[in-house]
Amino acid sequence: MSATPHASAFKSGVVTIAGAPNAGKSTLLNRILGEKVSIISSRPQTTRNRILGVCHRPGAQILFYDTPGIFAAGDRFNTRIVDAAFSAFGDADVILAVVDAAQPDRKAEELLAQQLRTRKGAVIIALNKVDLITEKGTLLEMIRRWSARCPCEAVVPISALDGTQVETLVAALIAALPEGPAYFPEETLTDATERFIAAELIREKVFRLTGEEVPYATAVTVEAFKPSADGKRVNIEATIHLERDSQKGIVIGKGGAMLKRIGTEARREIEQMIQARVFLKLFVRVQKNWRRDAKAIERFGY
Ligand SMILES: Nc1nc2c(ncn2[C@@H]2O[C@H](COP(=O)(O)OP(=O)(O)OP(=O)(O)O)[C@@H](O)[C@H]2O)c(=O)[nH]1
Ligand SMILES: [Mg+2]
Repeated sequence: MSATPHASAFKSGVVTIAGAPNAGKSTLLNRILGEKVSIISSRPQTTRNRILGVCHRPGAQILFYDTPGIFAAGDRFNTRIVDAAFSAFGDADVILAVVDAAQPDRKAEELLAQQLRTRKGAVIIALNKVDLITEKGTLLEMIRRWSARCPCEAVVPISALDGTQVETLVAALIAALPEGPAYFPEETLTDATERFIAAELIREKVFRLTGEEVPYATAVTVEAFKPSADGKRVNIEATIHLERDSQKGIVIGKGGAMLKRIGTEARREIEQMIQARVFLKLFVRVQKNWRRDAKAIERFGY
């Protein structure tokens, strides 16, 4: 029997997940963690804050930051959101660039590549949504294109949705991390509070169930989050903030049907998260053009 020459040291560090809006960054984080800490929708610009996800693997701990998608922001609100993504670049040991390989967007790719080229640290590129690609040649071409575009440790084709090659990607990330301690105990998944995630889950339902400009004009705050007197459930009060009366009408819906659906779907997921019964009371409020108001932007958590 031969002894292992070097017991491999524990590895840890920060991996910032970056990419264009809708590339599948949040889906990937949730897939790696096996839990939902970041909300997902088919609309671009779903994620608005940087969100920590702690990934535990034998011999390693990865601190992931999910970030808002990077795009050319025009106004005050969106500049603030994109800045939240860029601010997470500086702290990273590794940048994990997620690209939608099924719908390549050359402009978004170039914006991202520019950022990656100025980085000194390690870069790993995940070509996501390969479950949608039937032409193998397309994928090979993309791998070549990205390898040529910026220096990186690896280009890994994955599907965040069905899990294809996700553990291969995690192994590549661990290989690129420095030696270091476990920063969080085994049971910690995120530093986001249940209150914050509850607000996000409500916002996710608005993103998924309403259309046009409504999702983008939506912010959610939680005013109360406390166990009922008999301890049998958690009472939550939250407000959906919108910019115009017409949007309020859409979110409430005919006879209150839309608001009821948003509330029911959000409540189910919050119950799953906190493993308790929830009574969710939703309010809808209009704050005219809040996205142009620095104070409101701040108050809503951005
Ligand atoms: N088919 C397929 N769809 C995916 C995959 N990964 C993500 N999606 C879908 O892509 C859409 C966007 O996913 P998100 O995870 O919200 O994307 P994101 O990059 O976090 O987007 P922003 O937060 O807006 O920047 C959702 O409809 C996901 O279900 C994948 O591997 N395959
Ligand atoms: Mg996201």
